[in-house]
Amino acid sequence: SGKRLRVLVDMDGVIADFEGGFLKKYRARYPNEPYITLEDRRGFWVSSQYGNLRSDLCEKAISIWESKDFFIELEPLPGGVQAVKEMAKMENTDVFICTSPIKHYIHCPGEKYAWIEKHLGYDFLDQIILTRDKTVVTGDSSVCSKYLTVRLIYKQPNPSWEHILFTACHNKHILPSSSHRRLLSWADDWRGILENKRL
Ligand code: T3P
Repeated sequence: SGKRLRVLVDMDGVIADFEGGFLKKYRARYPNEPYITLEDRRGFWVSSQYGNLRSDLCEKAISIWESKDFFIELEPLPGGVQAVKEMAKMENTDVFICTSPIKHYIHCPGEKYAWIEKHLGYDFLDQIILTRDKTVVTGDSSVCSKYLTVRLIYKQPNPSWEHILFTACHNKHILPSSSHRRLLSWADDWRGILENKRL
């Protein structure tokens, strides 16, 4: 019963801990430089907030995620891998990992594939969508940690799918809005959201 669902799940900030991995490696590499705790993170772009703190820190922040092994060594966010595996086993449900590679492409795209293989298994490599513009990809719902941006630039006047904001350190202070539901964590009711979309 109900329709077939296509769910797009973001990688960084949703199933892979970009923020935690960044802070750990930044502090290890630049132990004498100031840093921003996860509690004090605001705005999606890490480099912007570091640049505002002191202009040269923007470049130092970027050097962290441009380094080899940054993306493959990101820890899974609690419950994310399990939730995606369960979601993929649900009837009439297609799950895709929709993620943007950084333009410094030497390590990132391959490491994103390796991360998916390591945590979700070889067969999940069929489910990866790498794109710098997620608006060209459509699903019935999308779980993303980047506030609104993706949804707002849709070319269709009435997109048939819903963007669900996954709570991250940098977006948890943004007031909830009736038009954008949140998933507080993977312990939250993602099943309910999916079942509701299927009706
Ligand atoms: P994803 O599309 O899975 O969310 O920008 C390339 C990827 O790195 C993209 O992954 C988002 C993530 N990213 C952040 O989460 N914060 C940042 O500050 C930067 C530069 C990238």
